[in-house]
Amino acid sequence: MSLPLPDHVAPLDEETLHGILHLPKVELHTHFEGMAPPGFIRGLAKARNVDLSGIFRPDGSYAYRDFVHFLSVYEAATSVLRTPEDFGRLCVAVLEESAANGVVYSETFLSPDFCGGGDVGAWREYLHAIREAADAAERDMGITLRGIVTCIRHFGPEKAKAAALCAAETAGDWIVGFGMGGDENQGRQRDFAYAFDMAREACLRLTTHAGEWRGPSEVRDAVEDLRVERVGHGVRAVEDPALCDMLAERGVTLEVCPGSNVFLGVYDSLAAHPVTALRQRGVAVTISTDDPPFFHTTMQKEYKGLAQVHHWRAEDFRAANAVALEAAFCDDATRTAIAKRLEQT
Ligand code: MCF
Ligand code: ZN
Repeated sequence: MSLPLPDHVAPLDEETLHGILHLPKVELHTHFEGMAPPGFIRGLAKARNVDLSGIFRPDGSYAYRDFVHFLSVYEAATSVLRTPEDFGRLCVAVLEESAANGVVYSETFLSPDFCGGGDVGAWREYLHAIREAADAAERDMGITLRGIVTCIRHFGPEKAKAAALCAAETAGDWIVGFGMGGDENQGRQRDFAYAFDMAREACLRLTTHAGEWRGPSEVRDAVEDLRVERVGHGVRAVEDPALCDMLAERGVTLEVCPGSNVFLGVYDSLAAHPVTALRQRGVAVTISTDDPPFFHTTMQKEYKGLAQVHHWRAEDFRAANAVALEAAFCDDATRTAIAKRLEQT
């Protein structure tokens, strides 16, 4: 059964949908290994003689039962990415897919834990390979990528400090931010304040996953204890109107990933997702895919869902892209160049 259309919304015709799907897009929240096509990981597993059959369904897609199992399947898939060259090749594959979806600017989470085990020298080698691939993709495909070094919450604060050191040592025009992903049910945001302070002192911009599994207080902690300017997910802020006002006043931007939240079971359906309610409360909202093959999504599928189920129209998507570009961690010359790309349609 489809929802009744609000009075002021014109029905979605093919031409309007086509225009929406082909808008140039800014995406702020992706995890690098989480974008790996399952076939890419299967190929590496075969070459390295690693049995990863348990993490795939018969149809070839990633198999996991729930959020915690998703995290371990993610880590198992990542275990076959071993050399800087593997990461360089992965970079080409993921940017091809993003560019095919109309993404012109993308930020991705990179974890030194998976790229050299937190050692700064090794991390530099992985980063070099990823950057070379990204620079070539920018020339060939017209997509710009920037990296956010990310610590992993369930790996604990000590590993986070090593990740922050890698981030600080490589901060610049390409590594532009520091963040945290992982199991929100482990520990508190403030346990990671030392790592975030280190990153801030290195002039990195900050984001953290919060308010995905735990409620609004986690989002408040993220803003107050880690002083982040963006929040990954953050959707459960909708349960606290005063918090929404605070986010709106301070200009904290949410990296909302509707397909991820529905697929992992944070919400029962896209119709029940609060992305539109958050926008209506004045919170700065952007749209991303998170780990697209894991959630059977793409940027075009996210846009199609929001157009069909939340009745977003081209101006809503344009507004979300403008918000995303404003909140992007890149330098202003890059921002201006991307703004021109967004104006082209
Ligand atoms: O956003 C999703 C779900 N919520 C939390 N964390 C993650 C998500 N996708 C990946 N992650 C984590 C996960 O722990 O980020 C890490 C993974 O190991 C990679 S960061 C390059
Ligand atoms: Zn995420």
